[in-house]
Amino acid sequence: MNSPLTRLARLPLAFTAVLCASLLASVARSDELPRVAIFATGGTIAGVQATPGAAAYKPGVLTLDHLLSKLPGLEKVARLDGEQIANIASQDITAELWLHLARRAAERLADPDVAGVVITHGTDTMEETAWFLRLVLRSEKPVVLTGAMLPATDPAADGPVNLRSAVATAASPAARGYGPLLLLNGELHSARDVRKTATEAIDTFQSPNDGPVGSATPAGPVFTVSANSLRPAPGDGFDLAALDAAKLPRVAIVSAHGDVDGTVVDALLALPAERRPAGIVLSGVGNGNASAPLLAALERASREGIIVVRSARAGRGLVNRNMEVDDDKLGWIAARALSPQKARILLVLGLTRTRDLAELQRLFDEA
Ligand code: DAS
Repeated sequence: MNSPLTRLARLPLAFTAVLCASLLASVARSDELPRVAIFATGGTIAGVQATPGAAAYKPGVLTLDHLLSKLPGLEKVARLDGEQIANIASQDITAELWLHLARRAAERLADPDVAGVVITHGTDTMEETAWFLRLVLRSEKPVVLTGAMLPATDPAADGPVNLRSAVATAASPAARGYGPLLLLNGELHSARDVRKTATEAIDTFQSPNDGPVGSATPAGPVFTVSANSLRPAPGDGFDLAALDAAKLPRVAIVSAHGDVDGTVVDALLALPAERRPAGIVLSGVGNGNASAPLLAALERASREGIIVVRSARAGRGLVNRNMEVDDDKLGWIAARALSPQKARILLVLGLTRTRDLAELQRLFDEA
């Protein structure tokens, strides 16, 4: 029986030359493809239902390898390096995981061979992770967070197209300079303004103040906003190497609502010193307001050294200083464009740098 090599040797020389040239060309082409690092953390994109289409599902089950195995042709878009950082529902995200993810992403972004990073993530806290990464990563390269509103086993699963589009965006030089981007439903959002606005709708992610910065499909991104028009990270960002999850200041969010009093704040003040927050973010009604009893409780917290930031539950618009609340008199900070959940993250990191009220307000003004 002739060996394959013997059979190859007998082919006409011209045919062999063409075969080798096309093999070399395909190897060269794959070497020319951009390299994209993908970090998987879990979420609905990796979720499974007991039966396809069932309402109930479990997020954070399937592995990144499994998700990628369902995306034939992706190897023609980029050379992929996958890493399973975690497999959780993102409501369980922690500061430890944020720092680990940020450090791994920073390492891969520093590799000249890496064009960009994709992070698959649950949608519940994706906006917070994007904002945290905005504050601690310094690369111009694309970092694209994506996920899904329907589990991988659902007949209408949106994860596959989101992941294809995220890889194409991370591989695209056009996506440089935007900071971390959040991609779902064909839209690209910058980290500062984007928020999950609906419990189950596919178009849940919106940027109520700024709007999306572009759109994305498996063919790549199209930007409608230039990267240099985006606000830089406040305070020029924070030094990732200096951050220790165990030493990050505690910051709580307290909600205002009708008939609210100061019970929650007073409960925080009654905690033993090591568990008391260093800061409290008010998720206020209107433009960052609260009832007189809650304001009085927050004033007690200030007098005990807790930094108070006023944000708002409204979801759109700014919280500016000295509107209905006299921030100057109370020594409080206005969150400006940041939602309560993002204001909390900025205050946590800001308190690793300063307790000066003017410096802290400047961070929120720059955000
Ligand atoms: N619980 C959600 C989460 O993991 C599921 C999802 O939408 O990704 O954030």
